[in-house]
Amino acid sequence: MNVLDFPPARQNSLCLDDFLEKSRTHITDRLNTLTQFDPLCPYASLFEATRYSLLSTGKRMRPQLLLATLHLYDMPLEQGMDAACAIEMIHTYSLIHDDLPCMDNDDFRRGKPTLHLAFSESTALLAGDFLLTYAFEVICQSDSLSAEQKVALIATFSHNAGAHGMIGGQVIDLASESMQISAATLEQMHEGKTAKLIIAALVAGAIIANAPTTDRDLLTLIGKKIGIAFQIADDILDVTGQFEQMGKLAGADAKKNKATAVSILGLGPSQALMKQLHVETQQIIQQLSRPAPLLSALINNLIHREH
Ligand code: GRG
Repeated sequence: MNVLDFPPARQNSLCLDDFLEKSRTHITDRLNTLTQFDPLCPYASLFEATRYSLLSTGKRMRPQLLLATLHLYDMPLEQGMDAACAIEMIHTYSLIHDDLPCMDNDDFRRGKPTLHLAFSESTALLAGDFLLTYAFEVICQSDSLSAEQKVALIATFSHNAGAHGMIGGQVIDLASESMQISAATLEQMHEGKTAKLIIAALVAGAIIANAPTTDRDLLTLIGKKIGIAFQIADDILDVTGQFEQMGKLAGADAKKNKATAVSILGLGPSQALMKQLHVETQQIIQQLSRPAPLLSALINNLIHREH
């Protein structure tokens, strides 16, 4: 049995832990294969640096959301593996660049020193550049996607990672340090820097499964709500979490006077908003054209995370 074979969505006998473990292993194995290199090549250090970040202990949440969306439509999960790896590459690039001294200047990520500390600032910049461009190359070279699907995936990923998505959100984030921003600006920042890539993962699954347009729209809404809830959970963990769980130092946001859900709304209201977004998400999931037990369980797990 293929490691990615799971019971079809209409059978309710799936096990979330099984999916999380098998898919994480399978995604990391594929990322490993996709970044194999010749140690004698003059730019071998680029691959070493890239693999230091990419093959470390990420949760692989965005690829898992893509695969869980395919599962909803009874699609072979293997068909989405290249797109799943591509979105993890885009995510990892954003983490590497976000940690740089000119951005958040963080020392730890995924339980290890950040890439610019372990290698060098210029190498970290180039590793991020490589991951972003290589993500699109991986989609273009995929054997499991049609030409139309490749174009749609490239359009979705580039738009959601771009100025009206993740990069725009990051600009608001940097501009909001030490500022008292409104709840509306906070939401716009969370939607851009976190939710847009989560939306891209769900919509990518819908593209590969040729899902109905109504489902694509619902998945976009689900992505927005869980993305914002996920970021609020991240902001809360920065106050309440531990290094051992998170793989990065707690208290970093407050130290940098970051505008976060906790600093703008307060801890209690942030927790209440997260719960409300979770309930709304579960209601929208019920409106999809098919039962979505795996996606639903995965989302519950993400929102109630400890790291
Ligand atoms: C384009 C430079 C540039 C930055 C993009 C948002 C962002 C902007 C960079 C990443 C930093 C950050 C705090 C993102 C918010 C989303 C978030 C909580 C990321 C962490 O994602 P996880 O928890 O991480 O999925 P792992 O390590 O498990 O993959």
